[in-house]
Amino acid sequence: MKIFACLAAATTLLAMAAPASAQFAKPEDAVKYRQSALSVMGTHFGRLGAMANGKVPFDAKAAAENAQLVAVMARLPWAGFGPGTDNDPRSKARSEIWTEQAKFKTAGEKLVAEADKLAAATKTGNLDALKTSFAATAETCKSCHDAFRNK
Ligand code: ASC
Repeated sequence: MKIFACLAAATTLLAMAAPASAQFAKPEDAVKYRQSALSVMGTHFGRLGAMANGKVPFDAKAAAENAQLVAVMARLPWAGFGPGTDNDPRSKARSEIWTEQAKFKTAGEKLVAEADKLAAATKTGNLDALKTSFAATAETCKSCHDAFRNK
């Protein structure tokens, strides 16, 4: 299956998969899920960063594949921040996630929007487009971490 068809199918499945809080047997499962999703996303985002920063040679096909994966993964973590998942000792999540839910939701949506732009940018095969969109996406990571993640 082509990666774009795969993304479309994944998006449809995600839209069907609600409500989030009913999806995990235990709070720790939700924590593990969101951390795993963020970790996989970080791995693929990091590969794009290496290209954007000139640490590895630009490979347009690899960039597009990594960006598609970032766009899919960006949609996943949020379901793992449901009620009762706010006091896991292994989590760096700040209580503001649950006390400022609208702000947190907006931050997640910003990431998804930028990740979609990043995926579109990499389709052009243009390194400058990757650099610009990578920076914009990284800024959404950073601002959300600054507001909602403990050091
Ligand atoms: C990454 C990664 C993050 C973000 C963040 C951007 O590659 O793993 O968490 O970028 O560092 O500021």
